Amino acid sequence: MARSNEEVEALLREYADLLLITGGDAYRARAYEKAARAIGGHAADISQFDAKALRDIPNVGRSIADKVVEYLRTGTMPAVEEARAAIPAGVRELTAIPALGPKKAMILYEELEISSIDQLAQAIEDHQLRDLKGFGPKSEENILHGIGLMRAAGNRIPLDEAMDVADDIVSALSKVPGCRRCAYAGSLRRMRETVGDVDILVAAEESGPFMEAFTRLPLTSEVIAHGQKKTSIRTTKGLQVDLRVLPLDSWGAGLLYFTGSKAHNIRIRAIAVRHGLKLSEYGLFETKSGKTIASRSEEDVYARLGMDWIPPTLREDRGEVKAALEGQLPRLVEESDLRGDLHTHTNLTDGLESLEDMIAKAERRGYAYYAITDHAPKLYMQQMTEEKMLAQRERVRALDRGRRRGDTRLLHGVELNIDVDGDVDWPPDFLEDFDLCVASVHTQFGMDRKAMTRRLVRACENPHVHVIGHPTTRLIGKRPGIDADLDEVFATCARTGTALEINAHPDRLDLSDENILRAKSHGVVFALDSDAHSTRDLDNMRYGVGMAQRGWLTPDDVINTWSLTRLRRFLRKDTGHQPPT
Ligand code: DGT
Ligand code: CA
Ligand code: CA
Ligand code: ZN
Repeated sequence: MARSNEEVEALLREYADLLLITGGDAYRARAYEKAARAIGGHAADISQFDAKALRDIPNVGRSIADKVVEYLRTGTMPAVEEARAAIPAGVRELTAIPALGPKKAMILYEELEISSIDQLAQAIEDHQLRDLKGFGPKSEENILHGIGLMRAAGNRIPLDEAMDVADDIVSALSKVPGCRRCAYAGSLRRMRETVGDVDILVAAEESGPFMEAFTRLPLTSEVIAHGQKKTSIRTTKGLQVDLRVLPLDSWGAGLLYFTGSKAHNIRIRAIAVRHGLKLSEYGLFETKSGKTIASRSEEDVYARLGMDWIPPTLREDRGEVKAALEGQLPRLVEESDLRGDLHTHTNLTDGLESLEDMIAKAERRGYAYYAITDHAPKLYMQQMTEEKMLAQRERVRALDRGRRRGDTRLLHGVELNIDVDGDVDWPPDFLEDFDLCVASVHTQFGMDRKAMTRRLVRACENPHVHVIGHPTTRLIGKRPGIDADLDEVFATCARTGTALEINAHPDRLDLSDENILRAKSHGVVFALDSDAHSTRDLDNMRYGVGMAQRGWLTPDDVINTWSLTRLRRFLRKDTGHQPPT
């Protein structure tokens, strides 16, 4: 995606944070944040935009547009540089801790001269924070928890960031003369929710030109190791990337080995040994003679071990090897199986783009149906009302009536808020006229387990709630999931015919792979949704598909792969939800 948009988004966000740290106007900081989001999510590349074109983007005013133009022209934004200079780097690092935030970070710096995460952890241990104004024992606990989350995430990178880097590198190296194959492997190919480092493989006779090109990529900021077989770099954003060049003959074996996981590799190596064979990144060999049995393609290697080819998303040693030996691998859901998206927003609430633009993009994605599910009134900042919702419905219905055969059909839905008691925004007679209701937890994430379980169970029991949105509400690396008895929630979903969402936004990926597996064992069905707030977000579906595959889901498990007729039958929840087979 357009790099300028991303860079400007990051800068404006940073500026908003800096404003808050220095005690600046919160309203002004919010304006910068909104503009950051709008530019980051803007469909067109802004690198050639002038101030006027920038001001046409929603939430971008004159002063912000001017700053962005200056940045695009000179490569720096003086306002940000000045703000940065006024604040120690360590304090900015503190603001990244969930539960702390800019204002409190500045207090810690001014009162206790804390300017690093280690110093902060020490201060908490010494109980220095509880006597500060605005802090207390509970906030010490919360901050410590936030530090823990951040450290647990380690230096792992969100899936989408790693994917963007990998796509760039693969496309650059594929153009180097002599390239026979180029692909990414490792945890990224397995679509893990976060990625430690990116592993790239090239098949070619000579490695030199690839290593050279790799170290000279625009995104390379540091060369960690430079060799003939393997070169490692760090990108400008701090992500490590390993490149390995192998002969075309061992492509399959190399791809298999470097895709992992390690546990999967160990499992299949043991099978090789039982066959009197040896498996390495170079190939499958006869142990005694050293003769090559297979190496050119993954399919060959698996086949010679008596297995079906195993999709990378399953290679976690969770029973896939046994299933492959028995010919029992599931037919995994793929992006092309999806016939629609059931959770999306427009600029009627916090989406960035209009109903028409979102629908046009859905059309381009080839969807048979598309649900618009803007926020409901209890999320106050969205300023939703019954009137606005009904007016939107009229527009959706009118647009839908104008559809031709083969066009995307439109469903009018809503994303309801599950309150602490498990109730939602509107009474049954109002909910009844939506085609689809997603219900999500957006507030009070800290309720105790028993109350939280009850809250979700009650929402599932609501005959008008069809899908539970981002069920655990986690934000990867930032906010833990809610504490609830998920087995009880999953069982309730199965009993009531409520689908659980797999939210494809890379910050959420909620449910996670492990929770999907658990939910599936209860007999739950799933909605694989983008939760898009911009046309670009609709393409995040690939990450949700990755999670669904990691959870062993087939098309039949995912309600938005179904025909519209079957889906509509499912949505008549109260009158018998049993999906036909
Ligand atoms: P990451 O980078 O932490 O997200 O996870 P991976 O799975 O990408 O791990 P990485 O980058 O250390 O190595 C890539 C693959 O190479 C890994 O999935 C399996 C393979 N591999 C690496 N080291 C070993 C090893 O010691 N034994 C075996 N069997 N395979 C290994
Ligand atoms: Ca890796
Ligand atoms: Ca690696
Ligand atoms: Zn949403």
